[in-house]
Amino acid sequence: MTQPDPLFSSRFARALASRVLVLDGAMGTSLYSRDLTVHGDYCGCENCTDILVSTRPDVVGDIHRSFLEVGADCIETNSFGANTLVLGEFDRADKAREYSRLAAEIARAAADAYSTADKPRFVMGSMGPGTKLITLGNTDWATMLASYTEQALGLIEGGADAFLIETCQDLLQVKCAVNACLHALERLGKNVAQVPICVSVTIEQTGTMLLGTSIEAAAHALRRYPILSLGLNCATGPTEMAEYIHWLGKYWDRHVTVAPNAGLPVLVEGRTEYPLKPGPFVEALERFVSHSGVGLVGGCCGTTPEHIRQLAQMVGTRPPVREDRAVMVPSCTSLYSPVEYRQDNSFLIVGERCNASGSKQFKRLLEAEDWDGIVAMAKGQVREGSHVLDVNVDYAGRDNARDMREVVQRLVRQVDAPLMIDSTQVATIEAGLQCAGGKCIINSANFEDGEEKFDAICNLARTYGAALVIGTIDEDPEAAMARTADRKFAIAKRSIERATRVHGLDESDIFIDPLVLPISTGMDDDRRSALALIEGTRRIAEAFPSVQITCGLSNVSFGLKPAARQVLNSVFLDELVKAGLTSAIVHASKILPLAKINEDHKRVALHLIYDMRDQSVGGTGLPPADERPEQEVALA
Ligand code: THG
Repeated sequence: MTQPDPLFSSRFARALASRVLVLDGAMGTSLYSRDLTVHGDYCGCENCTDILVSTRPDVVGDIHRSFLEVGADCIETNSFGANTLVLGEFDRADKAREYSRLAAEIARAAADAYSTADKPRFVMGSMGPGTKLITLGNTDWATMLASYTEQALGLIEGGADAFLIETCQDLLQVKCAVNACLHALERLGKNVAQVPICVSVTIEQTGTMLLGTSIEAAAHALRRYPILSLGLNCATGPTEMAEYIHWLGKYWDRHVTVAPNAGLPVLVEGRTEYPLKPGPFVEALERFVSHSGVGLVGGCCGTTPEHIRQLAQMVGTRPPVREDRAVMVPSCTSLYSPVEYRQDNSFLIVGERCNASGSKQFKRLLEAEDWDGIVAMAKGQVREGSHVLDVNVDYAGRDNARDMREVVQRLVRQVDAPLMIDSTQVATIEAGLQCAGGKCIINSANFEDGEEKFDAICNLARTYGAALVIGTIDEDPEAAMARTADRKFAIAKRSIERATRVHGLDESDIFIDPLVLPISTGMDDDRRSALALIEGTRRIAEAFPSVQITCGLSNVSFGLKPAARQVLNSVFLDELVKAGLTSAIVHASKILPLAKINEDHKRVALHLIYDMRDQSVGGTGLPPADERPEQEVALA
């Protein structure tokens, strides 16, 4: 017996599991068609429809009833902009919670009046995107979190059955709103099992969300959140949504929502009109329900009670049907697109150069605050073949969290590569995550400072939906960094168990870093560390096949001359990949294909890696004298 997932246990979730539920149609365009006065009804706040729950609850209730009357199972509260950010533009920031509560109460009363044992009606608390987006720098995470939390508190207090975070434009906005719902639930002693969260993003006519995010990237970035249903609403009619709905139906492992506009808007005598008639609107949606598994279906701008009447007739009491099913391959994402963690016949290449202690050039650019120069460096790494970019701004004497924000904010929009947010400080990591809409990889957690800090970083992974690198270091001050395969394995096991069982992270989102130490120091103790790493990697890969394994490869050859480093790094990487390494932090253009490495150089590198000091390397086994590192000469 599998445990019932609490996500699917509410009355609303159980109804959704048994049959397709019909959502209502347009609230906004319905309100605009009523005769409402700017000075009276809108209190002078033109277009602030959220005020109407206070001034004209009768009108709002009427619109709800017009959709319930024709068979809608769910109605959306009139609270699209009832958050402090939007209401703040009308000097009413302090009304967010009250308006949201009133909106939910009005919808609750209407829904309850129409509910029967056979056909319960549900209230979905509408949470729109607002007018300020974090990714565009219009606001920040903390402000938006507070704004949505007020709204979510009011919606719960007013009796909403579920949240509908809708018309989403920006992944950071979605992540922030989901967290706000979770905070509000916690503050009121409830959880997502009681009031589930549904998310609906807007795919523009361009085929992406407003900021360029593909539906695949959105699904991967949101995958780890307790979202009951993911779908699309607004911007286009149903036909234009078909490709994306089909993709969600195939890959998204929970419910799928759709609420299109009544076609693409047209301007008629200076007014926006939505031309798609109920017949063709419902015909298009029928395919989504009976082929693409859509379980929650309704209308957005321009859809009338007649659209919803015909929709409810078509849906009847049928269950959703999915024709194609496939699993999402574990991936991280940029703001724009996903990148799979596992690369065929290769490894996930994480560019190492945006690192204040790993690149003199980067350090100089950071000191000069030459942000454009940093973006150019990042782009260069992508051109050279990096799949992901490591970003590390740790630097004594500077405000690291601020630097992280400055850098990440720009990279996110200008570079199409997922980011690995690298810092030893929790606050610096969090500053980066608050600017990156895509699914990032946190670098890194470990047990060096005990479980408390490890837990804090796991919490960041949960809050921001990120993957996590975990280094095999523990509290033992004698041997903090695991130098033997046994200790690397033991710490990896302990950390995987804690991250998955205590924090609910998915095994596939964990990148174990068994830690590369330089073997080029000339110190006896260091020589066997490469071997320990290969053996440790092999054992971790065997025991945890769905975990990712990564390392900071260039560490192995610190101090050697550049030409020797390229050879040693490349040969070592090949051995590690054969042992099960799936990813590495590298300077992509400095990794040589094995076929391009001179056999003798390869032999020398292998001697060093496998610590075969007793065996002769042979007279011609070394790189040309001018590139020959001292340590290597000493060894030979
Ligand atoms: N594990 C994890 N993360 C890491 C590391 C790791 N992050 C940082 C580091 N180690 C990996 N990144 C680098 C980056 C650069 C170099 C080494 C590791 C490097 N740089 C040249 C040098 O110092 O000689 C400088 C090059 C230049 O100035 O251009 O070698 O182990 N999880």
